[in-house]
Amino acid sequence: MAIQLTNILKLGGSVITNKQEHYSVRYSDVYRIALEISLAYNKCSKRVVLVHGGGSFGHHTVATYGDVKSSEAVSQVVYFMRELNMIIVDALHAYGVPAIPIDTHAIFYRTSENDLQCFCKPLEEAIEKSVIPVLYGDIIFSYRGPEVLSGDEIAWKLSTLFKPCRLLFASDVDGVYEKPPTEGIERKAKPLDIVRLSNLEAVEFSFQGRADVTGGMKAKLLHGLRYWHSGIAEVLIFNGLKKGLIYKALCGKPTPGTRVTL
Ligand code: IP8
Repeated sequence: MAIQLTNILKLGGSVITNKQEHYSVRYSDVYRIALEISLAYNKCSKRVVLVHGGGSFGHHTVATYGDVKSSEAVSQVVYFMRELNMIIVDALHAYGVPAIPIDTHAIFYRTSENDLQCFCKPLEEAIEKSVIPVLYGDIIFSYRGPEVLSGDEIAWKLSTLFKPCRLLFASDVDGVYEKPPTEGIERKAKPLDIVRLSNLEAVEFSFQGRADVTGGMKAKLLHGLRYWHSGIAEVLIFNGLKKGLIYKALCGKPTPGTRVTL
């Protein structure tokens, strides 16, 4: 039997939460997205892994403590991220999607700068059974103590395990821009069709949204350089706030956004 394509969809924190307001969920977007995932699940894609970002749950809590070295910071960040995770899983259940929460801190451990370990066998089994695991950016333990692991790095890391795969980053912008999208005559600036990881110097990152504790758009692409492999079928950064695009991306239909290549 041919190996089936797995979709790894990262929902950016600013797509599911209001970043400016602490612990504030964008409920109507969360439920619209859950519906789109449900439609895609039923029509074209049963092999899906979801990962979501921290938004105003994770990043705000980390900012409150300044770092995540203390036991209190660790427990609070994990607490709020699990709460957000359950909101996402509940929305998926409301549309009949067989989603299960997976605690990132329980299956990942970083043994050195370049070695992020994952006990991912349960994920493989879940995907084989058409169950959708839902992971999240979180605190993990590492050789240098507790640290934040971004949903972006989780998505790239998982791509090395589930091959072939399509990596979909649903963001709150249309893609990666060469010029600022909202200033003066550049108002009409369009996102790049393609961004090459081998030529990231060509991209000006200072205006690509606010970088948060996990580094924003630049970090997203730099992880790609580290984790790139031949089993990647497609990498797309697109706007998850625009109705219908998550469904289209999951079903492999033409979706506006920036494609990432080596
Ligand atoms: O929003 C960060 O995940 P990201 C998660 O995907 C925390 O970068 C805990 C801040």
